[in-house]
Amino acid sequence: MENLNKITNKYINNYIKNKYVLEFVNKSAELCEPDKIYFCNGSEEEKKFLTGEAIKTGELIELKQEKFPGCVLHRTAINDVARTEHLTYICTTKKEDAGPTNNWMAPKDAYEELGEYFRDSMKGRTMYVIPFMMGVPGSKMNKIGVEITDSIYVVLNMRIMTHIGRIVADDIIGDNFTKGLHSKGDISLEKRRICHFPEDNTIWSINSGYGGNVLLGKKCLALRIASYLGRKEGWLAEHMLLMEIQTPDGKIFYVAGAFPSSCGKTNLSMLIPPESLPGYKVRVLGDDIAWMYIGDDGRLWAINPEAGFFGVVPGTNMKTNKNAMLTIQKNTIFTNVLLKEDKTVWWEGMENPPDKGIDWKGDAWTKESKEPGTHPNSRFTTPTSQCPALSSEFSNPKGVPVSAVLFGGRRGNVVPLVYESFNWKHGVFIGATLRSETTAAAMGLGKIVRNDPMAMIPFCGYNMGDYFAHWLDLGKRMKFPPKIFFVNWFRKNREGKFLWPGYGENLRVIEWIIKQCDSDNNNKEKEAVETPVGYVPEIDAINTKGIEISKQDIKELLSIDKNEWLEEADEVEKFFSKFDRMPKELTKELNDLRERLKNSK
Ligand code: OXD
Ligand code: MN
Repeated sequence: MENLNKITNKYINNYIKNKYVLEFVNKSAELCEPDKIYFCNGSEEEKKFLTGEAIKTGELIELKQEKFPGCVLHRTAINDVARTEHLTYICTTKKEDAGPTNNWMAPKDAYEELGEYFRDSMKGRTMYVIPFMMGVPGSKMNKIGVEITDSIYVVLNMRIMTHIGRIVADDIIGDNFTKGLHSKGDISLEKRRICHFPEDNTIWSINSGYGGNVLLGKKCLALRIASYLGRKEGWLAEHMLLMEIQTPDGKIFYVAGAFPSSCGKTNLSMLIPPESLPGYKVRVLGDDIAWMYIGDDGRLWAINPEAGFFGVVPGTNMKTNKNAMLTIQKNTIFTNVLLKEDKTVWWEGMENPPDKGIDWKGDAWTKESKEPGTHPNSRFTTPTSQCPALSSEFSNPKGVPVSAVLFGGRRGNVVPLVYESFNWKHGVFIGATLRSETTAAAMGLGKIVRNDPMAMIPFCGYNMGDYFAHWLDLGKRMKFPPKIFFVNWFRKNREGKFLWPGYGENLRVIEWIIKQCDSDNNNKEKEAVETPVGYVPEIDAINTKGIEISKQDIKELLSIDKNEWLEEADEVEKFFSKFDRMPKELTKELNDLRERLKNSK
């Protein structure tokens, strides 16, 4: 353990006594050769100290503190602005355990290749050790990790996104923690790798500084590793928002929703009810990840394992997401936005564009510039606790019971505004057949419609055929499963204009959804029409009071075109054919859908 003499904090032995953690740190230091090792304790003084260090080196830029207290700006390298899915691997002993939708490397090969990239990568740098916990303090769902990194940006983001430091370190039992190793390395794209070793509870990430690749608690642990553990342990780790809706008569419903990256999960979870829907209250529990388990009462319960929001910035303003705007006024890290002359920030879609500033690449920008000042995948990292619309249940270790699960995609055509599955099995099918237009959250995908089952294609840590079987199995074990719906806010008319106003008005669709879940509602059947794809709202069942939308547009939004859907079924079949382990129930669902379509008018 001779590398441990590089540890700079004196009080270290008081709080890290775990020999497995020390071994992990020692081995990582042997490989990466940092000058110093620093154990994070999560304190305010530490935050001040590290922020100061990063400001000195230019890694962070301090914003105008009178206006944005505790806020800083960070610019990533220009080749490092989003998750790199083609460089992300699941490293299981058997290739088929990673499945056809994941990149795979044999663990031995991955350790060898990445070991070379990590070698001496921290020379001249400090290695930071971050003990962190994903979950809600006191919850039986919680998972502990230790991330080792050479980036202060990572430490400061992790202290917002997770619970870090001493309090967590004291909870580590034996070697029961995820070992995460990250180095910025030289940020080279060719040698960038994000590798997951679910069998070893280990994550290695090298040559990136972008949040989704390097905040190892988030996508890597809370989704990829957690989904693998969830299958073993009988629960689900999902790419889902979690929201609370209080109806005018005081009933509370919890809704979980899976949407691909950059499809508006943050906006939906913080939605502000329109004035023309009086009496509703919407509160947020999470905007990106939900861990769900079957409670003793036979219902599905969910927690948000994150402590912060890592949200997409462009398009956020006081109209589209006032709650987010209020949340990010303090203690926020902005990444890749425009810096104004007064040391405040601006982004495309925000009110009051400045005449000039410094763009996300660090170059001079004026409002005449052709290039946007902000990267389309620029982000804010901000504490969930600062959100004015936070649900009081956010910190309930038990979580909340889920009444409805939504799947949603970005589809200009084919898919109606909303439809409900016939039952859990059919619901799993509509989740498994989610297809969506790609966005800027992942690099190098172009603009295509891709299959993104349960919005988990980039995040499922094992064979997705097994994942579908796991979903089906959970349904069998649940006495009172939530209802499953599909929503699409993005349908366009022939002129290419969005048919649905979106944002706060989406509550009108949620209202229909929760009415379909409400056991006291005797009108359910009258408010829904059976179609070959599922139940859609009856034409008058979506409340449009207060918005200008014609009956014709509503009709179009809810319409199902038989031929388009038969083509959709062909696409699904192509996708399903990739899987050796596709559960028979889902191929049967596909056949049944085709039959229903063929028999329809
Ligand atoms: C995210 C993503 O950052 O999905 O949440 O990319
Ligand atoms: Mn996400």
